[in-house]
Amino acid sequence: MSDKKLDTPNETVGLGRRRFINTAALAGLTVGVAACNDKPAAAPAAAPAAPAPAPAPTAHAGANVHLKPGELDTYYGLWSGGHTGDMRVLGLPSGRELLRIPCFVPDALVGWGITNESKAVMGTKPDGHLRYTVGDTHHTHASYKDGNYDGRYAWINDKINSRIARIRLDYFVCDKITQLPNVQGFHGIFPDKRDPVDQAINYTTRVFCGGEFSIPLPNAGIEDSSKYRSLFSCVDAETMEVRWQVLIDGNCDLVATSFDGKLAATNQYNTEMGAKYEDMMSAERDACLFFNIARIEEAVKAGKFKTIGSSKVPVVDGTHEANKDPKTALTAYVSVPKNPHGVNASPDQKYFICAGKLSPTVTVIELAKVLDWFDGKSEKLDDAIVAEVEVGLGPLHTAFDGRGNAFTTLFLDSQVVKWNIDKAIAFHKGDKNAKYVVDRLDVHYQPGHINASQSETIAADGKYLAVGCKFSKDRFLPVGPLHAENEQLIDISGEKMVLLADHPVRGEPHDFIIFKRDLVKPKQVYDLDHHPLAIKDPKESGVFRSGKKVTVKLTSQAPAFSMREFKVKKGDEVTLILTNLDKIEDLTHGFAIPNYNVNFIVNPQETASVTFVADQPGVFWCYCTHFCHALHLEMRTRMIVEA
Ligand code: CUK
Ligand code: CUA
Ligand code: CA
Repeated sequence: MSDKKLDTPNETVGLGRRRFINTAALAGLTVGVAACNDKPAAAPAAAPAAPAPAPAPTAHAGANVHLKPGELDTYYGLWSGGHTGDMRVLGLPSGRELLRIPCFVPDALVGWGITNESKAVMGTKPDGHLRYTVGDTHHTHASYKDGNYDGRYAWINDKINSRIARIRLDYFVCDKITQLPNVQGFHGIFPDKRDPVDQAINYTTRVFCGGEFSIPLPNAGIEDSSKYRSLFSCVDAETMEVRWQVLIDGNCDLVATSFDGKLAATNQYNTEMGAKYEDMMSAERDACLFFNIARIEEAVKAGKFKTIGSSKVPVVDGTHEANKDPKTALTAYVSVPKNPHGVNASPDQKYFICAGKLSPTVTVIELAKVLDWFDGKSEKLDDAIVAEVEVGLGPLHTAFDGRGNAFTTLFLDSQVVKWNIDKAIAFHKGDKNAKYVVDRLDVHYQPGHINASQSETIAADGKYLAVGCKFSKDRFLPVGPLHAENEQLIDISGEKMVLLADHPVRGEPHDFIIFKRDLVKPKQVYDLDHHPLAIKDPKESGVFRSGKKVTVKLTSQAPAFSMREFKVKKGDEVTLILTNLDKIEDLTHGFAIPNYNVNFIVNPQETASVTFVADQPGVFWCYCTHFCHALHLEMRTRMIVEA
């Protein structure tokens, strides 16, 4: 294959028993996707070995997704919102959407990007306007304790502006956003699965972040793309500060962490460091890049780092050149086939699975053997690869049932393949009778992310599997050129996968996690003490002037605001503080000011504030935007702006 031009023949290129996908085959995929119901054109050329299964039955006695009215779901799902820049919260198995948590993008319900509190989290320019109003969330993961979710936090990435947001799971709100320095295309994200083993290093949970696009470091407009590099970043879960970064060769994509806190890894599809896709897919193999976390932290402690540009974050050297000696290496580049996508940790804590994407294979990497290499106990890093087996075309992401089986999405085949990890290892070792493919299920269509209930935890329970299908084609009523994506729910409690439900969803969610409902204990009411400006008594209400700066203090209690009117002067800089003194859960009030671009809510016992210049004289009926009471429409106050 090495001497074969990738963009010439309209065929997949054979290499031993493996078949890789070339540029022309990818072009064929586009045709396949466009034609309703067609299988991708690339599929017949390199059909997977296992036979197609009988069509799955549509109903299953064991799992009913249609909950009766009033019945509660048994699982939470945290879904990336995609282009809407927020996090979605679902109940499962019903698939009902319960909440959208705004983080990267303004939201007119909550007043996200409008209140001073949310603007402080989002970040503003010196003129007080938001620095960013677009986002692109892909990956969401929650905090762990001892290998299972602990209900403290979730994190989500913004690929566009390389931001990581933290969600507090006690209130289901975003409370911090950090922008990674010198990173473009921040993609994969994964936290520690338990607090670090090395107690000498006083870290709490860390969140690891993969930088996908290589750029000049520092970014000073260099055209020669061979000089661009990517960084792998570590963020402290508590302070949300970037603790350190690793300079690498190639790029980062998805991220996985081991259950013992010793290793993190990212799959690399651009080890070629190409600037064009033809270059990015020119090599037969790329890598799954491992990070020796303890050594990196020792190097940082020992001062063996540099900084880049104006950033103060320590950057250690993880490039090939600097890491040839395993005994001191910070990184290890494990060779995996062509443009891999997705790296996932098996719940038995032993393996990382790297999916092939342009290779029809999955690679199983044994973590103990990677550690052996770092410890000098194993000479060949390749020995850590304990299986590299064919599963079908376009493998992207993998989930687990906790019973030794893995479920991998096959983007090109529009299937989920269930395969057994031990049998795949046996097959790789030479037992050609080991039937590692257990089942295949058609999904609709072109699946990307996949996740099972509790999948990447020690409590993987093998009940539900959700699949994010990138194309819905004919599954829903047509609504113009943009089709909903199709999130499908699958019962994986039996040997065979059973398709349970289709859910249309606005593009493009990418990743998600599913966990048992009793792992989080959300609070129902805020605490007045959470906000230093809380107005605890309606008698504290009023208009307080200091020159041109005016503070308006207001409380809400259904069906009235504490002041029925208030006066300011044209040109005043007004800060309005509103505390909701209602104490009952769900008794939320809204506050909108016509013509002033103000709309936000205050939940029970919550305080929020807005600042604006009263530049238009007149009468403005500030009204409650959240239905709270029979007199909700009457719940108003007058802002009088005197000329
Ligand atoms: S990437 Cu979207 S399907 Cu951003 Cu996780 Cu693989
Ligand atoms: Cu208060 Cu509606
Ligand atoms: Ca490549």
